[in-house]
Amino acid sequence: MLIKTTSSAYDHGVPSEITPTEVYHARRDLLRWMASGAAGATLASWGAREAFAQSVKLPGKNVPLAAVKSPVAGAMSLEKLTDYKDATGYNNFYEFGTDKSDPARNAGTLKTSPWSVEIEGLVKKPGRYALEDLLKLSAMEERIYRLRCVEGWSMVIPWLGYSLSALIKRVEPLGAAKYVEFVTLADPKTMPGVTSRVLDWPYVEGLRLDEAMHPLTLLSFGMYGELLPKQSGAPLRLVVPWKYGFKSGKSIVKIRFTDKQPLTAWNKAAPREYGFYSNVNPGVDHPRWSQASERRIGEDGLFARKRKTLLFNGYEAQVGQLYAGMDLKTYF
Ligand SMILES: Nc1nc2c(c(=O)[nH]1)N[C@H]1C(S)=C(S)[C@@H](COP(=O)(O)O)O[C@H]1N2
Ligand SMILES: [Mo]
Repeated sequence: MLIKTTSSAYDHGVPSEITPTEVYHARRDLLRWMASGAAGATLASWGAREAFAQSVKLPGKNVPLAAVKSPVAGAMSLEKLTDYKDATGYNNFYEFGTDKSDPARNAGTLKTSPWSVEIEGLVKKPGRYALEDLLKLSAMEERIYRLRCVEGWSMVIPWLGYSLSALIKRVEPLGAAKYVEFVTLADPKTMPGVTSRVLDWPYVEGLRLDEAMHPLTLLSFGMYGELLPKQSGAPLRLVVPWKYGFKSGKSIVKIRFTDKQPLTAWNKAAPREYGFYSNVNPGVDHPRWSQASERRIGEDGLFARKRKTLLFNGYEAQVGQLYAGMDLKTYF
């Protein structure tokens, strides 16, 4: 079964009264119908895989991706989606500049093909994995996740990808592996920001192995039905929805399995401000500001109210157990 999408529906540049969110909702209805249709979820999943394999062409401009509605997406799907133009025009991607508008303006130089990810360290199957193979490693799912930045803003985005655990299982970590390190691209020729000293490049992030294996941890290749735009971390990034945004590394080139807690970019830059865990927690303030509330991007009009920030960004039921018995003020 193939999903037909008209490319115009995803042409964000079209002057039209239809907003990307509305277009997106129409498509989501299609996905819902597909997942619950006569063919059943299994067939739908296979259909999506097939359609996906046929629709992806690299390099080139974004093409519609097919996906099935994720069984682990959760209740976030009831929240209003952030408009595409906000989600792709207000970004943190310091390799392209520190201003929120810099990535959209500068990331055009990023070369996303060919692309591969080096898997190394404590695994049975290390090696270089081509993007094309990673795209097909597991069925693509659509997950609506809220992402909250440590700076105090949040967005709700329909991501496309699959659980990172699918890749981890494939490369078979050794018993000694306790952490996973994510190294992202640092290419001074295409990334103007890496000549500045704001961070120690490359941008590195890390998770405990059980966090990385959690089904909510998404290896993402797309959003809003398309391949990731460059400013959003093309061609692949992590989305860890219960942690502050900076834990979700963009444009990953290396995944290393280790027995030691990785030194991460923001932790190195300001260890008292950015801990290794960085779980969203309204009860643990950043030393220079409160984390109790947040501003939803797109709701910043005159009468917009701040939203209360939720423990683990609202995913406590799913991930709380990972931190049982830990003092979250010590392990911030
Ligand atoms: N390589 C890389 N990844 C990165 C960053 C970065 O500067 N470089 N910024 C992080 C931060 S602080 C946030 S909040 C999210 C922002 O993701 P978005 O622009 O898709 O909303 O990306 C994270 N991943
Ligand atoms: Mo952030």
